[in-house]
Amino acid sequence: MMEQSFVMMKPDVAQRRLLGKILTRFEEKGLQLVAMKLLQIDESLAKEHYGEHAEKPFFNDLVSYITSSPSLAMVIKGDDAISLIRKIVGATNPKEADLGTIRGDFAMDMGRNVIHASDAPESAKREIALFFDDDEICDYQMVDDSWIY
Ligand code: RTP
Ligand code: MG
Repeated sequence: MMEQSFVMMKPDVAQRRLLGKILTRFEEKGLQLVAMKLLQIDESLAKEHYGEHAEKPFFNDLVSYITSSPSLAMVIKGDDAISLIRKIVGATNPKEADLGTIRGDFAMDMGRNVIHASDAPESAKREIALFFDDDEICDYQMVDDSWIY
């Protein structure tokens, strides 16, 4: 099923100049970028985005990390994109993430795990609406996807 997922490169990625390299992984797989925005996330947006973790002991550190420097917010589209992107991203703890995944290859620490991706269709819908207006999403057709699908 065609899906859109919300994906966000966290502040360490721009700081390490890895934005292009990580974006390439999604494009090479056959996924399609339909929206993108580099933004400095403020405290209220960070708290809303990660609201499900408000009671967790790591919440304050997570909000500080996400607001520490600009992040790259994206909407990425493709067949079964939500679960597929979670697979490409890898486990939350980069030390446990398989090599070949983004976190497995580019991160060492849970608190600097480089990327966020929606974990279910409901969270994708909520997160896309939190970061993008409808008219900022370019839901264009690829000229020819027959070699991918
Ligand atoms: P994300 O939401 O960022 O894509 O990460 P995720 O689904 O893989 O993991 P989640 O459970 O949603 O946690 C959100 C972020 O909180 C930090 N975290 N720290 N025990 C800890 O210290 C801990 N657990 C989670 C991570 O930065 C994680 O990405
Ligand atoms: Mg999560």
